[in-house]
Amino acid sequence: MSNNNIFGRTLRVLATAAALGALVPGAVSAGPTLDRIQERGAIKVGVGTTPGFFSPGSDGKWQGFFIDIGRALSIAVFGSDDKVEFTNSSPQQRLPALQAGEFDVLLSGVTVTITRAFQLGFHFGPTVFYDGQAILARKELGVGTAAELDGATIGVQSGTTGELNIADFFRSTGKSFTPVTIEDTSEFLAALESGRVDAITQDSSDLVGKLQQLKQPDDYILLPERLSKEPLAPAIVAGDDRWLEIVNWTVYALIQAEEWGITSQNVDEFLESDDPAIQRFLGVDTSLAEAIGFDPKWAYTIVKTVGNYGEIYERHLAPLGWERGYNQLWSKGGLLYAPPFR
Ligand SMILES: N[C@@H](CCC(=O)N[C@@H](CS)C(=O)NCC(=O)O)C(=O)O
Repeated sequence: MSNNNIFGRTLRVLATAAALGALVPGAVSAGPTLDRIQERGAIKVGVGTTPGFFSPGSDGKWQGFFIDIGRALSIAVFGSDDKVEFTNSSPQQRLPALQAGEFDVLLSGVTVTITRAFQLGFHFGPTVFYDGQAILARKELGVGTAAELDGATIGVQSGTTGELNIADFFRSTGKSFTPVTIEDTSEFLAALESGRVDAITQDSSDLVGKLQQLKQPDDYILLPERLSKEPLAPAIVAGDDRWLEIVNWTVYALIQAEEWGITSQNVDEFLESDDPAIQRFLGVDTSLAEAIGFDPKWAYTIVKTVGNYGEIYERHLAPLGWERGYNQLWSKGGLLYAPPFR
């Protein structure tokens, strides 16, 4: 068979790109987002500012749970974890900014909703953190549950699902409240501290993290109710299947590595594994990567550099007291599940 047919050409593209240590997006078919990313040489990611999930470190480098997912994406696309730019954007601004092409993906605690999928035109990768909406109230109110907040003034962040859920909650309980809608995060927190509002409501991930930023954390109580389901997932603009699948399988690689017990520490030992699925996953057997147009070492490099899902969780969220809960592997009673790597 001549080496000039499509198969031969694809193999040569694969070999060249693998030598460069990069994913081989063009080998199957690159979408517009990937084209743009490769031309730019970096992935643009919209993030928030919640400790544990995303925070700029003292060296100016972003750190956190979602940041590590962005680093994993950078490895999937470029073979290294530093071809990614993180930019803070308010919950109000970030979906329009994504739609306008200012970001390639949001890793900012965006909740998957049917309106965002159908009416607003976004696609979502796998849920990476199962969350729920909570309320943080001033202790001096003396309340222990959300239902006791009848007549309270509650701060909500504009553009969030929380803005809508809190109205549903009070409507369903027959109680009243006065919403104070605030876009800016510092102003949102300041409103609670100054007593302008009695309580604020947001994803529990956000409130637990932001509690650390309040001057007197002990003055506030996180009420026990979770008012909603907030499955937080990477968000991209709808209509770019190739980019969506790269996001999907990057997250699945983190989850699958944890399921197999493959960590940043022991991944090299797994290169000796006799398990054909692990050989395909780590690129010891290159057939799968070649078939889909990925650098055979993409998953290996992700795990080696960033760790598996559990390691990321341990590194950033366990120190804040987060237990795994729903964010545990399906095989350990949680909801995290990766489809087969075959
Ligand atoms: N999950 C909600 C809320 C998203 C949200 O507001 N996330 C937090 C981070 S978990 C945030 O960005 N807060 C503003 C900030 O961190 O500056 C939604 O999708 O509407």
